[in-house]
Amino acid sequence: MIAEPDARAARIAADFPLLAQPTSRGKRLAYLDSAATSQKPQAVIDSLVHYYTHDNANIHRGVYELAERATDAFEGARAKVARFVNAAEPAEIVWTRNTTEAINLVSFSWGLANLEPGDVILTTQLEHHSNLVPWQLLAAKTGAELRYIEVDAEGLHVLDDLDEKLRGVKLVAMSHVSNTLGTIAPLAEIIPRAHAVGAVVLIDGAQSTPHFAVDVRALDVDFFVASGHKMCGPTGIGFLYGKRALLDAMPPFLTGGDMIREVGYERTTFNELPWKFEAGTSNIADAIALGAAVEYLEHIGMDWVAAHERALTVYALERLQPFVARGLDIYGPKDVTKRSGVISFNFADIHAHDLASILDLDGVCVRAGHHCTMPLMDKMGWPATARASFYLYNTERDVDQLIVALDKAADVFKVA
Ligand code: 7TS
Repeated sequence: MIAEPDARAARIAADFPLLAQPTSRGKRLAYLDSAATSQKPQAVIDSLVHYYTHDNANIHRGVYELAERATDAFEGARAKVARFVNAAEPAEIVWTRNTTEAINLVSFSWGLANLEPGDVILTTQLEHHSNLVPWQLLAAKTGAELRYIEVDAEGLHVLDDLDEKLRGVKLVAMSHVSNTLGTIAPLAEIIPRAHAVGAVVLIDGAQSTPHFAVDVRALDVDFFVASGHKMCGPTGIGFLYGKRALLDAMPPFLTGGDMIREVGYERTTFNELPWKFEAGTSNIADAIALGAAVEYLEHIGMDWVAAHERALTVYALERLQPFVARGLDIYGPKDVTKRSGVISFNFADIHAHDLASILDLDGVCVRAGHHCTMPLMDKMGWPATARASFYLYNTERDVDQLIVALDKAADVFKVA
């Protein structure tokens, strides 16, 4: 008999129709790439179909019943996301396409208005390109300096020299959880110290929000960003949380319809929060479906999701252990309390892409490559890694399937 909590995960998997679909080779699917994007529960798929079947109209302008219904559902979804991350009010949630766009919004709007030559942006060596390239460009435009919190060989943040690193810092922009190594950042230590030097803090929550309870007020972050598609929601929708005082003071990013109050031929005044940052017709259906996704996650319980992923990670690390003698390198923090459900690895001298292709023959989906963290790969001296990542619907059976497929890969590539 399967032990709890695995049995619950197996029941949860039944909510995700795609997971029941065998591969073209007739293999059971073991989807271990949720760090790239999650699968969608039926409730989210139903939300999209329901919206287009019953409620579709443009928002914030119609006076007829249908348009009011669309507007209510859209703004209702914003309130659900605000509740999910414990924002003080829905107006502090701005819809974006994804994490990347939310970071660019802050970079262009807050960054260009607030940074001067000599100011410092502090980030880390773990960042996804989305939380790196915008700051490189902002630094080049403003004359600010980009500085890095270093990580050690396990991918843990080195904080010994944090006071020195924080000197002159106006913005700290860092990920909550690393998408490549799973490292959970010690934010409770970093954020108060960043605030003590007067810095604003942006946290990239793309890999945390889907996996454990996030409380933006308890963290005391200034900006927090995430993507809907990694948290059971659709692609094309994400959000920026910002403290009201900061968002209020920021100039608009994109301009045009819906974000204005009064437009004349000579001058324009802007709408209130959050609409000041939502130019043009919004991604209405996907925002509403993201609302359905967070309701689904709340119903399951984020503490359960976190505990399940931790248990599965421990199980996977145990099952992988015998391969270490055969040349398997497992990366990331050794202390499982400091890592999420992401396991990056390389096996003997098999290239990660070849390994991923062989695993795919057995229905096992893992990502291979640099995971959009090229500077980190360079620093660690890895050309690429294979990465298995877990979510609420994964079970020990998925891990077992990975183990069997790895064994086969060892045969194919004649690993001792
Ligand atoms: N930040 C982190 C920490 C991420 O993991 C990702 C996507 C992003 C930002 C960008 O998110 P987007 O929705 O704007 O694209 N990470 C991954 C990944 O690990 N594999 O595919 C996408």
